[in-house]
Amino acid sequence: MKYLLKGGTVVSGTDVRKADVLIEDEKIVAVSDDMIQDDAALIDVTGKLLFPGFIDAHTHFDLEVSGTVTADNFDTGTKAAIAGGTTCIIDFATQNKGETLQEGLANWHKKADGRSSCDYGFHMAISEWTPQVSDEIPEMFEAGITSFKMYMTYSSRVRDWEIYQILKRIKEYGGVAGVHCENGELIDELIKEQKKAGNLSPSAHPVSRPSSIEAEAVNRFLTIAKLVDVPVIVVHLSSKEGFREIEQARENGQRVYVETCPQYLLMDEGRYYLPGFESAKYVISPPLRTKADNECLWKALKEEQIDTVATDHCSFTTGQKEMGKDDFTKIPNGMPGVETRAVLMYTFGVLEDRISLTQMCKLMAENPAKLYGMYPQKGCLEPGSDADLVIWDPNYESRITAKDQLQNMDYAPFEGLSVKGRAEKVFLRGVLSVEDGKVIKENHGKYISRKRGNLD
Ligand code: DUC
Ligand code: ZN
Ligand code: ZN
Repeated sequence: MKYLLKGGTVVSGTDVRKADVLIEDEKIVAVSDDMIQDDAALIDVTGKLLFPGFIDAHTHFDLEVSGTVTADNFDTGTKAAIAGGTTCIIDFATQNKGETLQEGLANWHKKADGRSSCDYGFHMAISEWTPQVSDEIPEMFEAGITSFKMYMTYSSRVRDWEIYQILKRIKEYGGVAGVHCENGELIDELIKEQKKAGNLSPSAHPVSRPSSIEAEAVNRFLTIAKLVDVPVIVVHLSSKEGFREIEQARENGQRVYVETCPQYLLMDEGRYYLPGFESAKYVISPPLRTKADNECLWKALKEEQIDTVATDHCSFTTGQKEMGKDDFTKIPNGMPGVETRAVLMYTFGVLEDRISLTQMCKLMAENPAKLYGMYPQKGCLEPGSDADLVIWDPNYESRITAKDQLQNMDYAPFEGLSVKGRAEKVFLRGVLSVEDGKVIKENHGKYISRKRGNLD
């Protein structure tokens, strides 16, 4: 099938220009002025912005957490993703304790294959480091997994020596690691204190995980990375204090990549003091911070000190959140976000002049594609690239509400918020998958075997 998208404005990581786009089968074949192509279906995109399909490099679909499973699986999660303009996600295939990496990977393929409506890749989350696991690393690269994840908190956390050994091993193959930076041992102590004082409500959650807990872990992680002499990624950065550690490491010549998420830009700790059990919706880790932290992260985005914006989509219904009604530590941590990332970044980033259109494109398409080894197959609108493309209506106005979303959720964290812009049409490898904001093609997503990344 051939399409000619005529009259639109093409956004890349470097410029915004009027151009027509010709798609044939799975690929973009030309981007240029005033094209005529009689055998192509013509789509008039006058007044629309054309973005490369957005990439969300941080989702958790079909993940077991605190004795329950995330509300979104690959079916609902990827439909929500593509409806919001995201044509590729990278989820975390997870090695549970006692499992091999291959078992973890096979498990994630079982969850995702054949039921994904956008393309998908996997990072490998390592929770136990043994000589056998070390031997499996080359097999991961052969399977298209070039990025790895570690947690410094939760029961799956790895110790400093493990991070050191894992980074050394990954470095041999040119891979990259992203780490959830929070000091798990100190969190356990602060939780004990909250419980002892009888503070069992969600308001105790941020108190048990202050910014210093993130900053210390960022510092320790970057100290380890410096010893190994390897670039690394700090995922879902939430705080000014954590950012200062990154600045310091960079001043000392270290290469550090940083990801943040819309919730850390647009929400603050006030959400932990809502009536009833409402605050449970916002129990995420790291927790929401202050307005000053929000502003620090926006400034860092504008100055291109933060490289990617992902979501950490990890959804639980209000019913699931009730598990922690009498004890905040039993509230499954996480919130949805995969469906609303682009509209939030457009409305509160671009339209409020906090970031430019080209920066939005970099943060949500070009940079994740480069960092995670998918560029130029994805992340840009260039001849030869996958025809993953978002036709963005910049004037569409709506209000975020749970009842309109495809995420398998009974609430929306940004309920009632007025937003502007919409993914009107979305192509996934040349197939029109979203029309008038509705998913019209399901299960067309395929596994993306990734190469080694490079964002320099
Ligand atoms: N944080 C969350 O809030 N949920 C899942 C994983 C994570 O790191
Ligand atoms: Zn995390
Ligand atoms: Zn996460």
